[in-house]
Amino acid sequence: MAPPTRIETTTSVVEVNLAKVSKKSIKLESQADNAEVTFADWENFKFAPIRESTVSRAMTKRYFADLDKYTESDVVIVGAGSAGLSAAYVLAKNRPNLKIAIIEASVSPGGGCWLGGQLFSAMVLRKPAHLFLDELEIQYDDEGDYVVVKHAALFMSTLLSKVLQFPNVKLFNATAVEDLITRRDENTGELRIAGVVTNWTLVALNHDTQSCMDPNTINCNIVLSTTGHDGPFGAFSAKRLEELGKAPKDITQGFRPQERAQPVAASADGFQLGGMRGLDMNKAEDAIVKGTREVVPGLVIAGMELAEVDGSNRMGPTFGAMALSGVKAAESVLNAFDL
Ligand code: 48N
Repeated sequence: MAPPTRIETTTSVVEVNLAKVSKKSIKLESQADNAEVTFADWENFKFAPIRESTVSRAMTKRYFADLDKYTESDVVIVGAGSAGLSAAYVLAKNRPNLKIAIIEASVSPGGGCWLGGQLFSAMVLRKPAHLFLDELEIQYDDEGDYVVVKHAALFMSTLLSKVLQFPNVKLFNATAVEDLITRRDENTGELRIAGVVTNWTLVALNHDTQSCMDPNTINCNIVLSTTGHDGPFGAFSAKRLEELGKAPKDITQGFRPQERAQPVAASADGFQLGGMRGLDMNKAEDAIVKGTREVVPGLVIAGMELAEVDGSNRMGPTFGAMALSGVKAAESVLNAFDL
């Protein structure tokens, strides 16, 4: 008879006696030694013991160590939707030395990319965005000029899992960016973005119900804002720039020559949102990818938030521009860093 499988924890040893295995028992691959683990004896099953405070310490120790580490980040990405996470993937993979903090207001990251459109599952990406799927090793149906991923959640969960595995990335979800840290260059008067102001999202949603609940801050060299089109939280940085009214009168000021903006309506006293226009897939996707850029020094805007800045069309239920806007945003971040 095969000897029992031993599962050793710090405080106990669980012996699984294969002899008692019922024919329906599920075999799990054990990473440790490629043995098969079968929980044969559910009657006597027992977890290793733990004290509740140990769980609390395991969580809080790590969270606050991360908060300490990322309070000075190289890059802050606001919004963990398809554009933000695509940029995070490209940046983290190409610059393992960069500290990248992703701030996501929702408890569940992923933005609008869990379904293809009108609650349908399948997700369309127009070529050449399929090259990004190849990079992520995501299966798709090739339909000629476009490809179809069988479920948008397959794309988003794969992208999310790969981003979260990078050692130089930290996702702070359920955390909202409430403001931008700004610096005015004494000589040029140029506005520079130098970080973000954050708060727990549930706090950000309840400022009117309590006395002052001040925020936290993260300093960084560059902010990439991908907060989606206008909505309760959307287009955050674009709207903040407009409220600041302090963005360069000509939005093209402060651009690096290679990243001159498209003409944007700049009101007499500063920056004016372009406002997203009607749906036109062909115009929208090219404009979003080509327009992804450093909008003001220290702030790159990508994804659907950019449609609010430039007044470009929306594209509806196709996601190639989100992925490749993220890829281009990563390049814009590296250009801004001169890295
Ligand atoms: O998915 P979204 O909304 O944004 P994108 O630009 O990554 O992708 C947009 C895409 O899903 C579409 O809208 C498609 C292509 N449809 C187009 C069309 O024509 O309708 O992700 C933005 C993320 C969300 O998860 C928000 O919760 C988050 O940003 N967010 C914030 N996180 C932190 N602080 C904030 N202030 C904030 N605002 C939004």
